[in-house]
Amino acid sequence: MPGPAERVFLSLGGNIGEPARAFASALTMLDADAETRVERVSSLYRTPPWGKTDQPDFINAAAELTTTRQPADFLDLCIRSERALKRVRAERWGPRLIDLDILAFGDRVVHVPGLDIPHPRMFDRAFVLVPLNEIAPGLMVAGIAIAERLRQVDRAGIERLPGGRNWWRRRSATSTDRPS
Ligand code: A4P
Ligand code: MG
Repeated sequence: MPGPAERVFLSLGGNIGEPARAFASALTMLDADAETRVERVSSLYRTPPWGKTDQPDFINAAAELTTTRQPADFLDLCIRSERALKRVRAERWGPRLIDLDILAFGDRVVHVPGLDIPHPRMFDRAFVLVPLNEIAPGLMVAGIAIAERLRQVDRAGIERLPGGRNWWRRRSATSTDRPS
């Protein structure tokens, strides 16, 4: 018997290939999971690279989902979705087609090998906070107000792309995407 559904926030990022198409496929795969539903997706944003700056601009977005999976099991679903899109893990903070980061999972605090929730670097990153604030402006994560943090970070160079929030329903690679 699955437990109650938890509200999960995801950050999506990528800067090689066609990230928006990869995001759409990943969201379609997550939504196809019997225990998971995509509830809300932000617009797409073009963002300057953070951390390692000598790489192409990123495309970023945020999504709200509900799931009855447990956090480690949900991470596993995310990783399988990334793999199905042929993401290869190379350099840390380096170029990638798609990266799915779990920002928050209900009110849970998780620190196990390979999984930290809330995501430890989310509060310093405008590329995470801008799309997250679009879909959940009143959100508090670990007692921290997202809208308030957003006022304190540098959002220079972040540009919202035209096309609204329904981009992901139109762009998925195939309508039968499933995590492998
Ligand atoms: N992991 C631990 N906690 C989590 C979590 N809450 N959500 C583990 C997801 N994964 C989590 O990830 C390494 C491992 O982190 C996963 O296997 C999982 O077990 P990775 O995606 O292979 O490594 P990474 O992404 O290179 O490292 P990291 O530290 O996750 O990088 P970030 O933080 O994702 O940063 N600039 C812009 N503008 N936009 C971006 O999206 N992204 C990065 C990558 C750098 N600069 C960027 C962007
Ligand atoms: Mg990551």
